[in-house]
Amino acid sequence: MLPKIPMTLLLRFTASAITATATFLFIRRIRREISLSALRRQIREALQPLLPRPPSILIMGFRSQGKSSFLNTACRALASESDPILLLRAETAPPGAAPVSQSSRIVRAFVADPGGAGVEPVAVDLIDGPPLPDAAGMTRADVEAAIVGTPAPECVILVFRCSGSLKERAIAVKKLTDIASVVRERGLHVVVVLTHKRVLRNMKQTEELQREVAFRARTDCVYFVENYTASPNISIHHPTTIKNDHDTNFTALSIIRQCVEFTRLYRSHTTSPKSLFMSSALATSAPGLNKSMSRNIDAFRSQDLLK
Ligand SMILES: Nc1nc2c(ncn2[C@@H]2O[C@H](COP(=O)(O)OP(=O)(O)OP(=O)(O)O)[C@@H](O)[C@H]2O)c(=O)[nH]1
Ligand SMILES: [Mg+2]
Repeated sequence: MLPKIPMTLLLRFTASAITATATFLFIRRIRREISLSALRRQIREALQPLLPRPPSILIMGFRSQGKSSFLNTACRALASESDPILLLRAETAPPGAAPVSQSSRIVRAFVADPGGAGVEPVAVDLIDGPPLPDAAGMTRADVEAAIVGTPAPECVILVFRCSGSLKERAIAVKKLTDIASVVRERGLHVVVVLTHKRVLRNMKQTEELQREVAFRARTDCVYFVENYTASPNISIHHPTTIKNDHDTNFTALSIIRQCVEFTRLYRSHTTSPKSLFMSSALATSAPGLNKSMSRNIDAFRSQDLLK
């Protein structure tokens, strides 16, 4: 027979268990906030040498992959927004619906700062690119057009959905090589973002997809993210209640930090006199080869960045 436990002892035990759990959750929340603040600080520091012009980051990809949603996620993470009301910077369309827009849209995303006198606000420009044509019929010229049709980007985020039919995904994954090589020919770096992360059921599936995408796009910068889910009735006039988790915010900030680093690299290459000389020499000797690079330099010149 079990000994009889006094009621007071039982109550004390329950109270201590609740206190321990609450303390653990509180410490975890603080640690998570500290890690996000640290990432934002690193982004602010990385942006300082790029002032006064924010990096232009193009978000590109096929239709309905989560481009606009990722833009909203990134803005939210950068601005440290935790309100349940979602501020939509870019409108999203439910899967299967017509795209919201066929033209690109630039959104300036400010990085939250701890405040204090003399702290200059810093930002990144996120370009929500129009969707690429269907993967099966897409050509390199389509990718060129998608890049040229936007303000000169300095880094490219390629958004790709984990969900959807396996056949469509296989065709799209094969096209990553073409997309990434066109982007690189312009001297730009590419970061791949795989949305709808929750559809992947286990670690093995995740690793296999990551390996294949990294191989096809020839980059190690492959991130998985779960953006918010919009209901089919989402409207910019009636914001939805939403809550991004810590992982989503952390991944979004890590991606932006990576893009800022790539922009620094890009600017240091495109603005150094030696690289300018080399690229103009290349453009003269092999115009087809380096046409895109010289177009980027022209874009910089027109913005008075090359003195
Ligand atoms: N579950 C889930 N849904 C997502 C995610 N990202 C986007 N969505 C949903 O997928 C749909 C399409 O997302 P969009 O952000 O509009 O995709 P897009 O690539 O901008 O689409 P187009 O501009 O039309 O090419 C919307 O209903 C989003 O709510 C994600 O990571 N997880
Ligand atoms: Mg969109």
